[in-house]
Amino acid sequence: MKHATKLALCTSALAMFMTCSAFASYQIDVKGSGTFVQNGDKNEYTATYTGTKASNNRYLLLVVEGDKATLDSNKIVDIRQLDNATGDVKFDVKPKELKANTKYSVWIGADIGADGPVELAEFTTDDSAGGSEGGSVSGTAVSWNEKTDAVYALFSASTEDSAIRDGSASPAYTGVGGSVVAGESKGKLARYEQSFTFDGVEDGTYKLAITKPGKYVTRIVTVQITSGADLGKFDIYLYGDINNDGTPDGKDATQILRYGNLKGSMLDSGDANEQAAKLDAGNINKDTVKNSNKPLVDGKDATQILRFANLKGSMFDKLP
Ligand SMILES: [Ca+2]
Ligand SMILES: [Ca+2]
Repeated sequence: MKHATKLALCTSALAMFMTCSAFASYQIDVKGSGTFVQNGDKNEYTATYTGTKASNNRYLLLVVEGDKATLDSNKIVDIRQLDNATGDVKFDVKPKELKANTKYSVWIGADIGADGPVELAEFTTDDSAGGSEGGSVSGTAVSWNEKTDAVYALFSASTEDSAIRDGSASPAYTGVGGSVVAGESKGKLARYEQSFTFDGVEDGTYKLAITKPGKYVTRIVTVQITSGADLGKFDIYLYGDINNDGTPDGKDATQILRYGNLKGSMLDSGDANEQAAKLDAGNINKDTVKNSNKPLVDGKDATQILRFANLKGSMFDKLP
């Protein structure tokens, strides 16, 4: 059974995340041939399957976040294998910590006919799930104005950057911005720093997204979250401001043209996170390299920057 082979690899990793904390009980909609029952007020369940039998008596139970069983390991919250089943198939289910207000589906997999795997049940958690188990993390965003208008969010690590930018992805956690203080100035211009915190975050890998009005590029950084961690300082780039001096102008356009001509350019400097931020900053018209999601930064963007610097109408006018 192909699914079982792949999914079995996740079992040992998931076992480390098991928790035994108390949870409210949820309305469970049993859809398949069997029962799925929560054991008291706990994050423990018993699954019983009474449908078509597998010829080899081997079954796999899967509890996944969302509607459909997928092999995305980030969506699996419990996985169990049962060999040599006789009579009814019975699993003790203890998922890792469930997120609040989230739909989960329960699937039974086996060679049980053309339909398998079959959905056994679904349930949706309420406000009482998750939360108290996680810790707090903090960080600092650096920008060119002292407004407290930045929005901080953590997304699952598998979320596409494009889905974060266009608003179609839902964050796993939303952060809170603190007060803004004067930062280290750069050239003639002052910079400002705003601290931010996230509470109740389960340890793991996430994408941090910092969005700020005023023609700033959404900064997206992959971060490792452990309780109490300081994620560090993140420069929020203005659109067009490749050299991050606070002003999109001819110097930035020059860096784009050098990049396009494969000469040394600031777009190639810094670590991978900084390079990604600068590419996003340079891509004024938001197009992409053919057959990829990579931002296409070229002469068209340089032209827009020069028009903006010369107070002519440009694509900057449409940026938030
Ligand atoms: Ca600049
Ligand atoms: Ca472009």
